[in-house]
Amino acid sequence: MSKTVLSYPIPFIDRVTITPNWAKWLGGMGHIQPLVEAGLRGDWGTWDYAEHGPLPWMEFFYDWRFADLTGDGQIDMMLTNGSVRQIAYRQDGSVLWRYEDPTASFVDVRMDSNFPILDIDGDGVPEFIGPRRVNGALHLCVINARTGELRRSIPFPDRAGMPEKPLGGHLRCSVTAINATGQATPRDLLLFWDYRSLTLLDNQLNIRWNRQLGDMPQRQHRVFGHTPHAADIDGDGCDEILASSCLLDKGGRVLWVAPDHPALVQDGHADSVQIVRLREEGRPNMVMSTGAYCFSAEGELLWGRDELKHGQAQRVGKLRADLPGKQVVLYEGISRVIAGEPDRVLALTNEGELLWDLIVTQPNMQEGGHGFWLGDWDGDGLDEVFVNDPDKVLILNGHGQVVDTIPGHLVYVFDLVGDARVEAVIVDDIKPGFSLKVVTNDQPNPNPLTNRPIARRATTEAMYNCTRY
Ligand SMILES: [Ca+2]
Ligand SMILES: [Ca+2]
Ligand SMILES: [Ca+2]
Ligand SMILES: [Ca+2]
Repeated sequence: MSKTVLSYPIPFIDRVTITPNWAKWLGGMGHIQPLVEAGLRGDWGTWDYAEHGPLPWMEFFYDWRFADLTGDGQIDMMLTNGSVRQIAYRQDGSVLWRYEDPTASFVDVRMDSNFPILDIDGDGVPEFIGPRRVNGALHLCVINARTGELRRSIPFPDRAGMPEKPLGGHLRCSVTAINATGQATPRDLLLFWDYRSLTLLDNQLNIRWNRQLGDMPQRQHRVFGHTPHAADIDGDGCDEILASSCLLDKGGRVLWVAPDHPALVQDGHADSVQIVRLREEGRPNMVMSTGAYCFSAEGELLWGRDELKHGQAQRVGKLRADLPGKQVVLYEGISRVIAGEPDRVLALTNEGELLWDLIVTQPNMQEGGHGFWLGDWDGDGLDEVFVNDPDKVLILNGHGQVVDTIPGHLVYVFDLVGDARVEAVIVDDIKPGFSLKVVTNDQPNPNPLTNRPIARRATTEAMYNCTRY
């Protein structure tokens, strides 16, 4: 059983610029005929909720960041809508500051792009690293996350070369805070355009390097996917960067590119990747959602499942006390590539053995893999699996059994309030008047290791680098 502990009313986005390619793509899904016709003529259109009604994938228009904005040891929340709108809420739901730019557009940068909030310069005040228009041009900005004040900005890196009439997805960007310089805390910023380019910046927004997709060693599969993951793979104190199937060092040199394993060739790319320790000893592994492939730190394929069609997301956690190390959980979003085929959640041991395999139904509201997380819901020290069903969130134990459900639609899972059990971040819908809610387990927690309320919290990497992609 669950109860809502925090609730934030979210202003509904009701008008969005639609590129011709996106309008055509909507046509393929059987939606919004006037926009589709505009797209076929090559015209830009405007989706207007009052006129056109709901649009598929409206979750594209929002993202949310959790961070201690005020410095009181409680985790606050920011609604980030690209360059269009940024609203910072105190934990109690009152507005701390609000920024809106009526001249900004969906096609500046997609409104669900990921931008971190953390203290990037060590002065004790968190920064929001995000997009705004400055003198009419899109800039990457360092913004005081406590006040909304602009501290520093540069023209948005690598924006100029974006396709003139992009498909919606190609406007999505992410900024990840990483440690490329061996600092005590991350001070560097990795900016990524889906499927296109990587740029590393320091905390003063000086560009250190930029790498283009075309520079990568050629493979049959496309070498880029969604948000990259950075962690120290060789133990020198500086992060390496795993961007889809490419591993780069802190200087932007390509260390490795995954060979053309069958699932990579079939699916064409790797959407979700992670540098992560599956065993207690030794170096971390590289895990990717495509083919559930697991590589050693040196790039040797250790295991995988060539038959998978579209690994949308992978997560790693401790699901089972009776198994060594950590387990890998995969969202196989096969319905995205083969209409009518059922999506699945697969749990694997750290040797790649299948533990269980569960059919799930992708909600209409959101691409299924995106609301898919692990976390300790019941306080027993083991992770549960959270995954969206069409009208609720399923919580599965380490044996793949449903142990609880939550109403609404899952966005993120973090430990935000109360004791050390995680909370689920959900939206109750996406329509005028909808809310983002933090939902907690209302059952007693008998485990003394996790049941003490945490008085003071800090923004964690899970919060500032979270991504649905
Ligand atoms: Ca700061
Ligand atoms: Ca390293
Ligand atoms: Ca648990
Ligand atoms: Ca908690």
